[in-house]
Amino acid sequence: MNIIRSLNTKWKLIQKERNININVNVPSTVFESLIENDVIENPFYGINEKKMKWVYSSSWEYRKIFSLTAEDLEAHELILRFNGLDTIGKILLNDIEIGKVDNMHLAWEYPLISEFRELLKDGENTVSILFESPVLTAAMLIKKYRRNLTDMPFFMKRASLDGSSYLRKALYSFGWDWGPQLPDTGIWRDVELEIIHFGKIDNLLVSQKHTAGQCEVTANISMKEYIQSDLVTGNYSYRVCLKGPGFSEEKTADISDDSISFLIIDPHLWWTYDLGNPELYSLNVQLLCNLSIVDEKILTIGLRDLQLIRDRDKWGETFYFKLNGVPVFARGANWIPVDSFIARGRKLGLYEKRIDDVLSANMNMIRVWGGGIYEDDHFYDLCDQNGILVWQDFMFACLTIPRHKSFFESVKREAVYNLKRLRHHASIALWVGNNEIETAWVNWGYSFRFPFHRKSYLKMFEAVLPDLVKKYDPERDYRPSSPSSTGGFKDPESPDSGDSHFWQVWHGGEPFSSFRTHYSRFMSEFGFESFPHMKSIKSFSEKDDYSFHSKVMENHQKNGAGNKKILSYMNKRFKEVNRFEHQVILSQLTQAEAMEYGVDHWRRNRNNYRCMGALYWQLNDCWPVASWSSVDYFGRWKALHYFARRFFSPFYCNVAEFKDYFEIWGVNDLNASRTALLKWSYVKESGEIIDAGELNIHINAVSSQLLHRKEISEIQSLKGILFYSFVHDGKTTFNGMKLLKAPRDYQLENPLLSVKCDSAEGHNLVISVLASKPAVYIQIDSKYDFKISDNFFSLNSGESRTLKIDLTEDISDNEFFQSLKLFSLYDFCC
Ligand code: BMA
Repeated sequence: MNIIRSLNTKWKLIQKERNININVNVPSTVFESLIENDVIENPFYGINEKKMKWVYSSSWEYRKIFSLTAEDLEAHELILRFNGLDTIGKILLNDIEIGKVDNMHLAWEYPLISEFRELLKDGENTVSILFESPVLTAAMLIKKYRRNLTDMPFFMKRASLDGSSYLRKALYSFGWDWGPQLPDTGIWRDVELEIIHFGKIDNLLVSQKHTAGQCEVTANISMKEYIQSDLVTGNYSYRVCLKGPGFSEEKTADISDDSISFLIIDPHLWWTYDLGNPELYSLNVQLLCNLSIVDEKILTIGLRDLQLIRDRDKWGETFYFKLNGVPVFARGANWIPVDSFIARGRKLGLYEKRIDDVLSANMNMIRVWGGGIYEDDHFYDLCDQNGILVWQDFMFACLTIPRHKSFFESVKREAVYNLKRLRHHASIALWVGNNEIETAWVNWGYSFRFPFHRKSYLKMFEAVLPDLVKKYDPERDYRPSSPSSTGGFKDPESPDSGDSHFWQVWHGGEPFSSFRTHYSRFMSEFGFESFPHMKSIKSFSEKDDYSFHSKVMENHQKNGAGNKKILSYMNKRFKEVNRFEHQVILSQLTQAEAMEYGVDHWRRNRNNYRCMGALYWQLNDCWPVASWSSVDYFGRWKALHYFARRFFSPFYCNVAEFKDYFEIWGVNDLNASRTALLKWSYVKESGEIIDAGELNIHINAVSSQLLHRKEISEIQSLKGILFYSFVHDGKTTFNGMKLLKAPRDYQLENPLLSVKCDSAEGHNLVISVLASKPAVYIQIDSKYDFKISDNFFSLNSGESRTLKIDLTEDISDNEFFQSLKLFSLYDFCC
């Protein structure tokens, strides 16, 4: 049987001129190892980022000794495989060059027996990688092709190092409008040696055909034989087994039968977690030679019929995903790499943590944005297991791409590699060519700046990539760009067809109300910035830096004039405050209100598929920074993430205010109709009731509905606080609050908040918070880190809320309870 031997341990990381020689295990990268070995200070601290130029301007060597036995050398093939090298370098075997690498987005393989047998030794062998500086390589390529393709767009001008577009390396690492300029180098995924006897399963494509109550699963298999032609060819066959809930079947076939099918009656389908269970099946394919197993591949698959529906309608063309016949409103956010140093992030468990955050916020889709990486297998496994859909960009964002042939060839190899690696994942919904390059041609002046690159754009995104998707992942849809309407540079920002990015709020400086003027078929980006949690700010700054415009705070803000913008929006919504700590919280509340305003509007408009998705920019951060994220680099939730948990509830209630009236809406994203008792209470700051009511409501499956409308003339005041809830079987299933005016217009009274501990067990606490007067945006905080079931919520007079807390630090319940601090808007702004 073929064996895979890990070559991950006992490497040396060497930089001769600086006398650096460190023992490392891989996957790891230069920055990670230099930090760990105290060669450099933490690049995330203060303005240390600016001192790191030498690291990414240097060459680095990774070197390892590995042993081969006489028996290994008799194998039919030995494949040396690097699953991820970042990025430009040479591979040496026993100090002789065996290849060059220049693309971090694919695996590099070297067949040692057939191509480099004379270099191999019985006993110790050395493998080394000589990495070149990514920025010096980029500079060289700018010179060679006489064009700096990074000289746009406007919001990236200050953020990104030059020339990144020439390299197949994660673009964000050169700096982005939320990311530091820390282009890393290293062995960022596993290294292995595959020892092959006879043959290997070369290609495995699984297809599914769904008809009423059944699913036909077909495994299309091909093998590669490694025996030299003068030897006797083996007698090969396949054994394929499909197992899943209530199903297990094994089939054998001759290798001439390259497709093997299974018919599953009443299959257990894969659903997003909100619509059902994400059921999974396991497909095990064995290659047998003379009846013994020589190779095996196991894929975890989900049986689901998932389509992107683009039907003509009265507005233009729909854009939504239909999962097993159910139209899905996509609720979610955009995903960026989990760390500036990806291998480190993986070890810190950031994939599990961020996916947990996605689930906790009731999201059912995440978009893997094109300026990062094709994520780890583990990421897609987690999405498969947890029933989360993935919108997958190819790795291109904002920048014009080069035209030369070798670039195109490299991208083709990268695309084929990733399509084959990822296509079996149930979670992947769509492939998209790039982020915002089509719109850059139409709206950012690229047509004038890069007239000679227009054709190559069309070739890459409207010919090469869709053809490869058709060939290697034929059941999945492809769109050329995000946003895009019909492609071909035709109105990429159209609100009537395709997906849209809406940036008039934030980049355009328009008020939140602009969200309501924009109807989109699928809103794949819109966002608003805020500061991270104060504890996260403390990780990179000192007291003296605590001001929006200090050197350090400005370095931890990569969007030109971003901090000024936060302040200006914030001061329009909230009364001005002077304490930096309070400003940080208000920045988060401004962001949360902004995103809620947009999401509520698009969710209300889901009927007739008018709008079928709201993915805000952005879920996470790769370092501690003021950005559009809802979860900061250390995993601390901003106010937005708690708001998102509410505004992405599948069965949801929200309020729209107008000049003369307000409306209460219900949204039901679930596949069955729902009933509830809607209760509302419209009160003054003192708690005095202006209006209140109850209504039995029924909302059809997958729809939104106007539940109640109140004319202001009937209630005299638009300056009230509206509390509303859904109650089902005596239990409150949803709670919401809406200020019909900007918070700064209110004279809130002291809500006299109190808290008590209901129970404490191990690291879990249950507490209740009680308000005597209306309490707006209650924040529960502590000097310790913790997880809490809700935060930044509001309470009506005399109302209490029970909350569950998980302690994430090792302290006693009592100590934690004593450390709790409660604030509400009254404490900052009144
Ligand atoms: C979008 C994204 C990113 C960017 C963000 C904020 O357009 O695609 O490129 O970081 O806006 O400006």
